[in-house]
Amino acid sequence: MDRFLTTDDLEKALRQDVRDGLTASPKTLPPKWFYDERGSALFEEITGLEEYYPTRRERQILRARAAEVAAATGAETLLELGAGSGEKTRLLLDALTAAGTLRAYVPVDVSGDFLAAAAARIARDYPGLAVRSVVADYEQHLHLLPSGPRRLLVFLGGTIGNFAPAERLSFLSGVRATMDDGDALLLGADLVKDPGRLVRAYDDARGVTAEFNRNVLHVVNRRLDADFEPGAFEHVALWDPDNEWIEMRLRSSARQTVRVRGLDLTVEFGEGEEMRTEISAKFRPERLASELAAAGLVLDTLWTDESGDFSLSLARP
Ligand code: AVJ
Repeated sequence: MDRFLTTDDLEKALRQDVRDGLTASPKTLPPKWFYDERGSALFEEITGLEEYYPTRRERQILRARAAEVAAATGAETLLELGAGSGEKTRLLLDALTAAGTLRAYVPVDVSGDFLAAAAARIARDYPGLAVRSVVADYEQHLHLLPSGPRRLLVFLGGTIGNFAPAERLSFLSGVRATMDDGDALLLGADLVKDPGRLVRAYDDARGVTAEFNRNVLHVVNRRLDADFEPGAFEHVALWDPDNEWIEMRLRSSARQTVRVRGLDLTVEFGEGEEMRTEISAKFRPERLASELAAAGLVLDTLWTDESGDFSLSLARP
């Protein structure tokens, strides 16, 4: 395992993000801190919810198109940014193995524990495949990732939607900068659709997404010795039609004071005050093409599922 990011770096980043976010107006906390063990389990649960279509749709596209991706790329290395739980990855690994080109799998994630377990399962099930996991932040360490001919970089799940437009451009440009001729990028992105369906996907009837959203407060409590009362914050999910993104917020149900001892910071929340915890941008195919082009990437093929809910784009330098 290669480590470009230490737990110390992560701790520093968390402190910086929480200090910046809680002293900003309006307040924010970035979505990257949702995913401790409980947050990851809650997200897994979200992916199985009736209302949350993206995971299922992306899997459908991969099932239908993995062989085409394999044929179009002839990839020798599969490099997965933000390595997921592995099931969707396996569809690609199976297709690339069947095509006979694949030699190495490189899962990249900020969490080493998570990576080690996922990599061990893949290594066991794909004998002959070199599995080399990398602990890295894909906003900082792209240039350090293993090189080699015919790499397929994949960024699935629609996580690109968590970036604001300017961050998206710098992320995609960073990806482009690490790519050589013969490399390709496979990008999963959720598509603009009926706002009612979008909001339900982020505000499910059982309240799993609400718990997931509030989990960031548990994370800050534990890691920075804060005293947020997660129950005193309501989950809000709304569609922003101008930016075409879903925004998740936590709304303080009363006036309250929160102490973040680890940062020696005291924060006041007004009754009804809302703090943004996530944006999840939704795309139109033309905008994906133009954003890829702005980053120096050429859209080769954009596939959607049968209902046109979600997209997978194959792009090249
Ligand atoms: C993991 C970032 C793709 O934006 O849909 C799910 C996270 N947030 N429900 C998304 C999420 C609320 C998810 N991504």
